[in-house]
Amino acid sequence: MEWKRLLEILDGHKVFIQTHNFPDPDAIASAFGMQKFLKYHGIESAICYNGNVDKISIVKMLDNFHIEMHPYNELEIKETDYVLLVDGQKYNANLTDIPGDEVACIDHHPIVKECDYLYQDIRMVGACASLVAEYFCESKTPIDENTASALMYGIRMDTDSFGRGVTRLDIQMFEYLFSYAKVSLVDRMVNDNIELADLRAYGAAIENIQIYEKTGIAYIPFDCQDALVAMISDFILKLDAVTVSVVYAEKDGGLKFSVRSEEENVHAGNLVSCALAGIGQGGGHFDMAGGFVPKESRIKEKDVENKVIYQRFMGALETITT
Ligand SMILES: [Mn+2]
Repeated sequence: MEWKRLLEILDGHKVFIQTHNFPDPDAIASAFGMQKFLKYHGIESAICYNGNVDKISIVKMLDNFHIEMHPYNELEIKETDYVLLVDGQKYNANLTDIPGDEVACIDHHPIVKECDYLYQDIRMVGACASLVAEYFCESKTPIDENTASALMYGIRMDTDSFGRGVTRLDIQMFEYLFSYAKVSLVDRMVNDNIELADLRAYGAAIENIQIYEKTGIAYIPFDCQDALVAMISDFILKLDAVTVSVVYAEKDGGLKFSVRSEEENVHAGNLVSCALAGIGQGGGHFDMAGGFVPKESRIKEKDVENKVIYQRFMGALETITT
């Protein structure tokens, strides 16, 4: 990480910080942290995204930490403006190509396609917020309570409170943030993560879960936000009989997938990418991944489609583990 070089690159430009679409707490915390970091060093920026942020936990996060972010199409972004990507990468399916030049990227996802950013800091850690916290820590930039709390919340959410994908840096940055954050508020936010309306989706997943050996597959037959599908996939993985979970739901006429793995020889990103090859796309980390099948590739009959999805994942499991 070369924080001075990042500042040199962005200095004198109009800067937009972009998160992946339908940003989650880690993406928002990372964007907010970088905005505060840049501001302290004299660089103004605006945070932008695509997709909605209407989940109550996200609304509360923006409210509690006084975070301002905008749908990208409500901002005036010129082709020559600079874009700093956080918690996502150029050419990812879940990151819209907005006007502006993607000159920098800070992320913790595997690289799917190499890009010629002027600055890139892509490291495999539990949360992107840990990388961002390190910018403050390393440069001795003062951090305020809201920023520290937001980053701590991002780390806890993306690591499922230190139960998933944790690295030493996540722990070190949690320790660093501990002195500055409002820990009790973060605790409360983490524990209040499920909304009453979410229960309908949990119910649907519980009702139609199929378990084959140690893989649990569940379909939610109505539109669900990405974040909720991910939460339900985490939930299914908590079953003792399940070490790989695949949850998929309707989304804009297509199907949205969330995959989790705690199986040593099953890479969740490879699994979803292999299972959806030819009908959609997917990818991600070893332990968590996502995917999408567009409307055009769908099969009309629900029963047949569910069977096909099931078979594709079973086939993919065999392919990637042998
Ligand atoms: Mn993340």
